[in-house]
Amino acid sequence: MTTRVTELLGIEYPIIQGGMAWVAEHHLAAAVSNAGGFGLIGAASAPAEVVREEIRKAKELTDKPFGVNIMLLSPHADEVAKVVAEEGVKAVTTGAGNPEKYMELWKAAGIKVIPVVASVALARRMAKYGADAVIAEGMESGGHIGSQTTMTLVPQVVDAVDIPVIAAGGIGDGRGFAAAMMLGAEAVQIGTRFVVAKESIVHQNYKDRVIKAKDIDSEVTGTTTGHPVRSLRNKMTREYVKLEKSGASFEELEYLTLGSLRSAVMEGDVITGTVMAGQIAGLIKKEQSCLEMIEEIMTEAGKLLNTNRQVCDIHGGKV
Ligand code: FMN
Repeated sequence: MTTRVTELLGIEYPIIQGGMAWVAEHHLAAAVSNAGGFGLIGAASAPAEVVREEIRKAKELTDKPFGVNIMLLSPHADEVAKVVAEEGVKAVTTGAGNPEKYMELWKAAGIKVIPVVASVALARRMAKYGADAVIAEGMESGGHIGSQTTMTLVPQVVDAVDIPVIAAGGIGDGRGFAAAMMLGAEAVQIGTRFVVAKESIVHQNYKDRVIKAKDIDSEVTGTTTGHPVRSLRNKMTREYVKLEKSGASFEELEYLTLGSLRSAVMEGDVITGTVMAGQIAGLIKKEQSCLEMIEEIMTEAGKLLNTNRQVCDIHGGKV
């Protein structure tokens, strides 16, 4: 399938794997890129040299294009921005801020810049500053979220900017992919489903929790601090919400989640750790390779989009 995003990134399928903190390391990113999608290394708060090492390891596993997700609030953001330019990845996706100050550096290095946005206003601003595309991420997503749903945000962003829009949040299969295309997106970004990929280094307890999750199993913490995060309900989220209701300070709340994503991902602590995952977790039933996931999504979406075209033809383009 060809869209402006497949052309921009030099990939076969318009499927991007979200740059997930702790989860999206070189094995996962390379596996997604080898399967024809676009893999991302999640730099999160990692020091620049760790990110450099991750990029080099991914290059050993794939000769296909891949990128890095940079959390702009990271204390290492400036150095990481330089490292990606030096190592020369295909694209950078950015979250938690405005990447404007790095644009010149990245553009000079031939790197495509794709910010994650949760509003039309931010999408417009990013387009004005020279972004090559934007990822419109709805609040169904796992991890840090905005307040708009994917269904409402994507078409409004599509209408507001001329650059390609990538839909993220709540997409887990070919139906979600096809729906995103109908909303005007030219690619999708998937996080939660790739957490359970065979190539994902995430602890088995975490994968099992995602696979067993029901539709209503995710919870949003941090609404009172202005940094809402979606993860699967457990002892930690229950305590967090209780503390928020009692008016606890930002510091108290921070203390509860310090290192908690790392302990869930690396040590399998799914009780007091943060099991970040989106509302689509209820749809995810098994571990598969990245290739199996991408082929399944594309085959299902292909049939749906083709049927839609046939229906359109029957009705002379008027459905
Ligand atoms: N997005 C970022 O931009 N930076 C991150 O560090 C980040 N960490 C995440 C960690 C986890 C475990 C998950 C599930 C998501 C994370 N995200 C992050 C969001 C994903 O990149 C992606 O946009 C999102 O998962 C898409 O929605 P979905 O979970 O419904 O597929």
